[in-house]
Amino acid sequence: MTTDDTAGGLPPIDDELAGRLSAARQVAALTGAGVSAASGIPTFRGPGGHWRGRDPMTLATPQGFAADPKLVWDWYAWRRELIDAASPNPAHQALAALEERLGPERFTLITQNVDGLHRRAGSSHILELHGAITRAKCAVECGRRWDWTLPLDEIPPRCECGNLARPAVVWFGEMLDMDVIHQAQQAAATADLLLVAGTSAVVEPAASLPLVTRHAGGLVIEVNPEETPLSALVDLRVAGPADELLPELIEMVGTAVG
Ligand code: BV8
Ligand code: ZN
Repeated sequence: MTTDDTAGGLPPIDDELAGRLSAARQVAALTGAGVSAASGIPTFRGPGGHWRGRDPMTLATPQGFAADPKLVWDWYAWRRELIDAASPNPAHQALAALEERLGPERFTLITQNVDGLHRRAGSSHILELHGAITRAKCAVECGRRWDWTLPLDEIPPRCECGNLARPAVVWFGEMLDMDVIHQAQQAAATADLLLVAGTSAVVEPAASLPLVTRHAGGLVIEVNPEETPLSALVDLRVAGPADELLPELIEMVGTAVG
C-alpha cells in the first residue's frame, strides 16, 4: 500500500500501482456525504451533521418517522432547502467527466447520497443505494411514488390514498432495493479500480463494497481527509478533500486507463 506522504496533491504512485492502473478496464466509484460537503451539504457524522441537536441516525429510521412524522419531514425539508440552493462541486464534476471519458459500460457510479448532486453534475449511470430526497412515496406502500417540491403545502404531506407520505429513501433498518444493491455488488466485483470518496465507510451494505473489489483482485483508492476503517485496506490513500483532489486523481486515472 502506498502511503500519502505529501502535503496536498496526490501521494506518490509506485510502479506496481501505476502498472495495475494502466491495465484497468472496468472502473467504479463509491461516494458518500463527504463529496457534497464542499457544496454546503452537512455530512452525517461531521461537525455540521447533527441537526438542531438531533442525531440523523434517529431521524432516518422508521421508528423516528412513526414517532414524529412532522419532525422527520421538517428535517428533510431543511435538507432539501440546502440541496435546492446547492450546486455540484468539482468532485461531482470530475466523476461526471470520468463517465463521459470511459462511457457507462466501463464506469459505474455508486452513491450513498440522496442529494441528487451527481445527476445535476451530469452523471447518468448512477446507482443510488439509499434512494433520492426528491422522491416521496406512500408510507403504507400503496404503490404511489412522486417527485415532491418545496414549499410543502402541509407537513407531514399525505399520499393521494389519504395515508401519510414519506421520503422515498432507505432508512436505517430498512432493506435496500435488491436490484440496486445487486448491480452495485456486480460493479464492485468486476471493477479493476474502485474509487471510494467521502464516506466514513461504516454504513452497511455500502461499506462492504470496497472489500468485494479487493477480494476480486481490484484496486481500491480512498479519498478522504480523515482515516476510516477502510484506510488500512486500500491500495492508495489520498488524504484530503475530494473537491480538491478527486479532479487531479481522476485526470491521472483517466490518462492511465485510457
Ligand atoms: C440494512 C438515507 C438490512 C437516508 C442512509 C444495528 C441496528 C440497526 C441496523 C444496523 C445495526 N448495525 C448495522 C446495521 C445496519 C445499518 C448500518 O450499517 N448501521 C451502521 C450505522 C452501523 N444499515 C442499514 O440499516 C441499511 N439496511 O442493513 O438492511 C436489513 C436486514 C434485515 C432486515 C432489515 C434490514 C440501510 C442503510 C441506509 C441508511 N440510510 N441514508 C438519508 O440520507 O436521509 S445512510 C446515511 O449514511 C447517508 O446515506 C450517508 O451517505 C450514509 C453513510 O454516511 P457517509 O456518506 O459515509 O457520510 P458520513 O457523514 O458518515 O461521513 C462523511 C465522510 O466524508 C467522513 O469520513 C469525512 O471524513 C468525509 N469528508 C468530509 N469532508 C470531505 C470528506 N471526504 C472528502 N472530501 C471532503 N471535502
Ligand atoms: Zn398511498
